[in-house]
Amino acid sequence: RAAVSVLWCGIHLCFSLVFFPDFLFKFLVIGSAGTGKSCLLHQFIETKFKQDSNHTIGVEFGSRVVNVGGKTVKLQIWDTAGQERFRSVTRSYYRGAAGALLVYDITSRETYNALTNWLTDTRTLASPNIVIILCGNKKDLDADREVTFLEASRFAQENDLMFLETSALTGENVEEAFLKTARTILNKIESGELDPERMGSGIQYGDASLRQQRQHRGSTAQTKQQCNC
Ligand SMILES: Nc1nc2c(ncn2[C@@H]2O[C@H](COP(=O)(O)OP(=O)(O)OP(=O)(O)O)[C@@H](O)[C@H]2O)c(=O)[nH]1
Ligand SMILES: [Mg+2]
Repeated sequence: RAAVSVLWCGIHLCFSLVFFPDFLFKFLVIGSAGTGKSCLLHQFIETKFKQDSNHTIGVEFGSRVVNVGGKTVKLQIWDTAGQERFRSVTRSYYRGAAGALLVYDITSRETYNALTNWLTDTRTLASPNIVIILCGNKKDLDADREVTFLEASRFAQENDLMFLETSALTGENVEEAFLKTARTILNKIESGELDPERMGSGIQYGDASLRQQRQHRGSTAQTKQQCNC
C-alpha cells in the first residue's frame, strides 16, 4: 500500500511539473553554421549525442521542463540555422526571447570572429534584457583548438555574457549552460530587474503561478470585502 501511494505521489509530481510549471521561458540557440547548436539542443533534451546532424533548415523547436531553485520552468527552445541564407527567417524568431545560447566552435576561429555580429543582431532584435550565455562548443576536440579559454572568457566579460565551454558529444556542461541561463533569469525576476508581465519579455507565468496569483487576488478581494475597505 505504501509503495502504491509513493508511486501515486511520483506520478502526481511528474504530472504537475510537466503541465503546471511556474514559468515559461523562450530561449534561442544561435551562432555560425556547424558549431553544434542542434547537437547541444538534442543532448539537452534527449541526453544523447545526435549522430549525423545535418544543417538546420530555418528553425527547429524543442522544450523541456527543468527545476531551478525550487521553481519549475518550461524552456521553449528555438534552434536556429546558422547558414547565412536562412538569416532573414531566423531573425524573425528573436523577438521576445528571454535567454540565448550563443555558440561558437573552439576549433574554428572563424565562428569565434563572427560572435560580435551575432551579438549585435541579438541585442537589437530580441529583448534588450536578454540573458546570453556564450558556449565554446566541441570542448572534446582540445587538440584542434583555435580559440583559447582565456580569450573567450575575456570576450564574455567585456560583453556582459556568461561563459562555458561545452561538448554536445560528451554532454559536458550542456545541462549547466541551459540551467545557468534559466537561473539567472529567475534571479532577475525575483530581484525585480525583469518583469514577466512586460510585453516581449520572453517570460510567461505557467499555470502554477497563475493559479497562485488568482488565489492571492481572491483572498485579497475577500479580505477587502470583509473589512469593507
Ligand atoms: N566532436 C564534436 N563534434 C560535434 C559537437 N557538436 C556538434 N558536433 C558536430 O558538428 C557538426 C555540426 O553540428 P550541428 O549541431 O548540426 O551544427 P549546427 O550549429 O546546428 O549547424 P547549423 O544547423 O547549420 O547552424 C556535426 O557533424 C556534429 O556531429 C561536439 O561537441 N563535439
Ligand atoms: Mg542546426
